[in-house]
Amino acid sequence: QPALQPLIKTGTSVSTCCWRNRRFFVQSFSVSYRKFVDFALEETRRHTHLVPSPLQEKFSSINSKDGKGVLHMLSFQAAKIRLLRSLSIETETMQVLDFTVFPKLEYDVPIFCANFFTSGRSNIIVLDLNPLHDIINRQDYKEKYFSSLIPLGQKYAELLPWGGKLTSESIQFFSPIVLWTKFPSSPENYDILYSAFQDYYKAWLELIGKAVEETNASQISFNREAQHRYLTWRAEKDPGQGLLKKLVGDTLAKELLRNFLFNGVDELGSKMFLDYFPEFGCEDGTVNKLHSIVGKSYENRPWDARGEFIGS
Ligand code: BLA
Repeated sequence: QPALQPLIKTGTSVSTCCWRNRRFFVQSFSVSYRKFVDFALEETRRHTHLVPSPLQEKFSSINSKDGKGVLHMLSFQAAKIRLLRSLSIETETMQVLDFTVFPKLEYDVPIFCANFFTSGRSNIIVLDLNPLHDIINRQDYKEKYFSSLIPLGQKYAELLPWGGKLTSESIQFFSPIVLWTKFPSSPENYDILYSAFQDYYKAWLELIGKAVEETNASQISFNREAQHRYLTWRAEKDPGQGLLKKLVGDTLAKELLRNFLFNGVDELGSKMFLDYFPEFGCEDGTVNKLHSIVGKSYENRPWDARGEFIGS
């Protein structure tokens, strides 16, 4: 078994199985996203003083209903950070990281967003600095935060190619440097993902570090509504919902979504989902359960190498 040692060191487990009386080595690449969270917390603490969020007491860890998995939650706040929160899920067959950082409303800095879903050999990845304001029509906002980051995005867009069609509505929440990708599990791919996560997080910390506090009340309320709209979308339509419900049941999943993951959805504004997204309205006034009204699109990356939007 000469290859065992190095494989184990890179976080890979190797087991054997029998098939028609022959023994095979089966590699199952099980990733743990713990080091991603450790990195982010350590790096944040180099810039600011993190204080545990009041949410931490209520949300720390939950066992899945079948007792085979565990959900870990962490939450903090800081001088410029309304909420830094992390949900990681580890079961026998699946690893999930949902790590998001929301700036305080005095800052129009993008929302840091890492969503990694790993199930066996496949991975669904979104890593982005989600723009708070309209990136497609507001050139000034795009220039303020993204012009300097286009080369970074370009580097990783080559290493982690576009994942194909996605829910069309999601594009409005993504930036020109979004990494939307799917890849087969391998130590090499996780190394690239870890390095993208580190670089994107360092870039975000620099943006928030340099950000100047807004004092104009109408600008702050503009930021508040933009954050509320974002939270409203994700609390209602996040693709992870179905799985979350399966793992912990409907009631707890809803509680996690509204009070932990997308905390602020019930506090930062009084508008409802249909006020922001009226196209989802059904005749009887309820919200259409579909993930998307438009359907899936954007087969290819809808931004060019200079970060110009080329989708429709
Ligand atoms: C799939 N997650 C996806 C997809 C996207 C995202 C784009 C592909 C399917 C689609 O096009 O909708 C992520 N979408 C986002 C993000 C935003 C958005 C980050 O609009 C931000 C605005 N994902 C999680 C958690 C779980 C999870 C916590 O964050 C599970 C508990 C799972 N994501 C998950 C699963 C899929 C998925 C299972 C595949 C299912 C599907 O394609 O609908």
